[in-house]
Amino acid sequence: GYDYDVYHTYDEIVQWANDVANQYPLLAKYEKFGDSYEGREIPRLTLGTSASNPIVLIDCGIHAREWISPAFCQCYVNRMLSQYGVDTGVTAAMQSLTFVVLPVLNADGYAYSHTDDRMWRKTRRDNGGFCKGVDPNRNFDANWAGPGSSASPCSETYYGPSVASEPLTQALQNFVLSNKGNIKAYITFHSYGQVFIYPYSYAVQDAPNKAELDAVAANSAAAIESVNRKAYTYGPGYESMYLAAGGSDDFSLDQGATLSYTIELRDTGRYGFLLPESQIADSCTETYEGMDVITDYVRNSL
Ligand code: 0X9
Ligand code: ZN
Repeated sequence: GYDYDVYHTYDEIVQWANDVANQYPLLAKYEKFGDSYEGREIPRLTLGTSASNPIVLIDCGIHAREWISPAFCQCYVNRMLSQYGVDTGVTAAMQSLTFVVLPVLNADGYAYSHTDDRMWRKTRRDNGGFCKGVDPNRNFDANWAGPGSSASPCSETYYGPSVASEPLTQALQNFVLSNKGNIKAYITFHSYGQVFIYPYSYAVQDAPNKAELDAVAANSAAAIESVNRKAYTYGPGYESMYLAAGGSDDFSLDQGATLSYTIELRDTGRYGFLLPESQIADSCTETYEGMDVITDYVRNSL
């Protein structure tokens, strides 16, 4: 079978996504989410027993070099499909929620990080000069071009030539807008740092439901820590991380996603973006527990 304990290429992930949808036709559907700047298909998997259930939106790989993120999306999908009818919690979640999973959102950047530059972060847009790429997590319509983002195409945090200039940004924004009111949680996986970040990052400003965001993050972080004693911190972005406008988490919250989190996965800096493959399995197992806290909370609030 598929090896979930190694880092896969973009092509392998697309093949895998098609394969799991074919293997579990009653529980999973494969669709193209959009096309990347360089013309790659951005894959999307929709999991659950009824497409009309409320949505938990999960994306991975918005930043190219954060390889543990797409690896997590893959093991999580496998877990939700293979444990359906086996694990009572997974079964109940799959019967009451729709999981929309974008396993490798920044397709071009991810491919480039395999072929040319392991430390690539951005998209691959041609900015007209020597420096390519836009930081997709500075490109969203959330105080776009605000603090913590750069006007320079050579910067790792370049916000882009216009708001939502990147096809992946447009695709995600359109999905969020067209499912307004139905997205109960948005979770975007990054690395590294072991941090739960919730809005806002675009200003020193608190979310209307800060208490709820903080409580669910605290419980989720505690659940993760209980598995392998990996400590996760949590807090509003402006405090737990840094001011950084134009992010997908702030956009999704402002467009009505009740819960919105950026989860920075392992580690805290020893290996950083180069997290060894030997840590994928444990990272997945512990993060399942954190996800279950979030999805249980969503189900209990329906
Ligand atoms: O800077 C980022 O985009 C994220 N950290 S990373 O090291 N993975 O690049 C944090 C994003 C937090 N949310 C927002 N800034 N909106
Ligand atoms: Zn990131």
